[in-house]
Amino acid sequence: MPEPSTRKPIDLSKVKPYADHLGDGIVQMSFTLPVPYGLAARKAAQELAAKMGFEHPEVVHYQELTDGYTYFVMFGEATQTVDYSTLSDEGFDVEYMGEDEIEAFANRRIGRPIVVVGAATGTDTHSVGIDAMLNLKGFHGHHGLEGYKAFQTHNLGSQVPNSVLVSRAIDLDADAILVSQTVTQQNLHIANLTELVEIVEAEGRRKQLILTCGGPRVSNELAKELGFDAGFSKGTYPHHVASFIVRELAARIDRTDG
Ligand code: B12
Repeated sequence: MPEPSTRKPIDLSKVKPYADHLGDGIVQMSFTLPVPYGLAARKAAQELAAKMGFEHPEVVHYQELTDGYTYFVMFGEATQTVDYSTLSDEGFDVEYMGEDEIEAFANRRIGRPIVVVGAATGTDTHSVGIDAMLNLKGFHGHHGLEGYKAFQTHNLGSQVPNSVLVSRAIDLDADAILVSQTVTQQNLHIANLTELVEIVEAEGRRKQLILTCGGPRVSNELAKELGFDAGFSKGTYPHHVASFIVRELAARIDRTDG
């Protein structure tokens, strides 16, 4: 890594991948082809990478995965660039607050426990994400909503049918639902998240319930597209979703009062 003073200035209007030196465009990629291991397989991978637009594609490793399938690790030079200077951070207009600020805000603006119900729904067994948000132990030293005075939390666990999550939320007169989705194979998460919104709507509860979802391949954009109020991805801490929920609930209360 060069000293800061000797670093070349970066043209943020034409950003491309960096490996050995700035602007070399080098990308490492891996994939599997459903072809038997051998030289023809290697040629196929190289040709495919060239068709994907990579210059000087190079197979650095390949091996038989199982009969009739070959796994590749390749390098190639990306020729495209992006104009980073026109992009803004994905996220919310919501300003994140720390735990104490959230408690004070909720106390002042809501004045009662905020009831939240969460689960990893459908067939998804990954519970670590929802536990990180809701359980006291939280994530990376930030405890979950269970540790806040402002929240009354109900974590239903994993592999919970959407219908069960929604009916529990209705029984508890919940303010917010938190759903976690990790498995994205065959877009399972899209179908599952869509089903949840449909059930909430069919129950006539969409206006009362704040709907949030999260997972490694969930983005705020995707969540909104599917009918949620917000979506959270990798790197989320409990105070992020807590900030969103308290602010959104306060805004809804203001709208009803006004
Ligand atoms: C641990 C693990 C398991 C454990 C889960 C244990 C448990 N109790 O959760 C076990 C062994 C059971 C498991 C099983 C399977 N797994 Co698994 N698993 C993992 C692993 C190693 C870690 C996941 C994890 O815990 N991450 C840590 C948490 C904290 O991160 P997170 O979930 O992203 O959560 C953060 C954010 O996304 C966000 N967030 C998440 N949810 C929510 C919700 C809300 C409301 C909010 C606000 C935020 C939020 O906040 C969190 C903190 O920042 C990953 C690989 C990896 N290294 O990521 C594979 C992985 C997720 N598993 C995978 C697969 C395929 C499976 C199986 C299908 C395998 C199989 N064929 O049986 C099964 C699942 C079966 C099923 N029916 O679901 C794939 C998923 C591929 C895909 N994209 O679909 C992965 C990526 C592995 C891989 N590379 O193939 N798995």
